[in-house]
Amino acid sequence: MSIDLTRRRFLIGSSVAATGLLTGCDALVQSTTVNDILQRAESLTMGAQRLLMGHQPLAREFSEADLSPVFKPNGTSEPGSEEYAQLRETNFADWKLVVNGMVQRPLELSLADLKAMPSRTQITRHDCVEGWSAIGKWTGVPLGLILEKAGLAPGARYAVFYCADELEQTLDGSGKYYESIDLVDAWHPQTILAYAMNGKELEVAHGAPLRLRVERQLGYKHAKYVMRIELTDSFRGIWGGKGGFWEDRGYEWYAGI
Ligand SMILES: Nc1nc2c(c(=O)[nH]1)N[C@H]1C(S)=C(S)[C@@H](COP(=O)(O)O)O[C@H]1N2
Ligand SMILES: [Mo]
Repeated sequence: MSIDLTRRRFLIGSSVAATGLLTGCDALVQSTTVNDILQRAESLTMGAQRLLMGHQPLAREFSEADLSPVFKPNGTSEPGSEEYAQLRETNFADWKLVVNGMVQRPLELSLADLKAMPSRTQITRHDCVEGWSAIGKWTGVPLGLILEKAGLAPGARYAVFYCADELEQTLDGSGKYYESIDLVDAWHPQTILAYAMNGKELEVAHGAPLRLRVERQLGYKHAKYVMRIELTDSFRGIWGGKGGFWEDRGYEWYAGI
């Protein structure tokens, strides 16, 4: 999307820059109407993809032999807050996952609570929008089981994941990492909250103590350092209003692969 717009500007810029059309076009690009159309196009893509997929097929799973020797950590590799440092010191014994918002029973789950729940292990390929991929083995609790425990309130439509890290330093805190998915992805069998990777405790660089795996979506949807999950009917009021840290900075909310 942004590449196309840049290209358009370049083409217009090279042919008719002197006519003043460039300014007109820039204004058009920024107008809400155009943004609305782009957003509608995006949701059409999502609707079409979901219609075609129908019965929730699984992302491809691989074997142990396919595991990448190196799985590159990306984005934050260690949250900088004092709170996180303290939690890390005791190996997350005092950490609790908060589940609240539009639920019947708000939850606070320790790592031990999560590990006592049924788990799923899956070997999948992680695709980052920057162009690299890696195959890793993830073990964790299916998000659907946690949602069942909490009980959704009528009208809940999205799960929002609040993370411990601030990827961009800002005065208002809007640089905190967060993500959101709809309930279709939330209930998908391969959507898990992982506490282990490649058969070992999840490392800090990969999101300890808990990170989301949402296997049919691009890497930036896989929130690391998850502290709280909020069920909501809209993410419009959260930070930039686009449903995630990178979405607020121009990436698509639906990042299906
Ligand atoms: N909290 C948090 N989650 C995050 C990020 C981040 O910077 N902070 N980066 C995202 C991006 S762009 C990718 S590709 C993956 C990288 O996961 P990895 O570090 O385990 O490779 O985490 C995603 N989740
Ligand atoms: Mo990424």
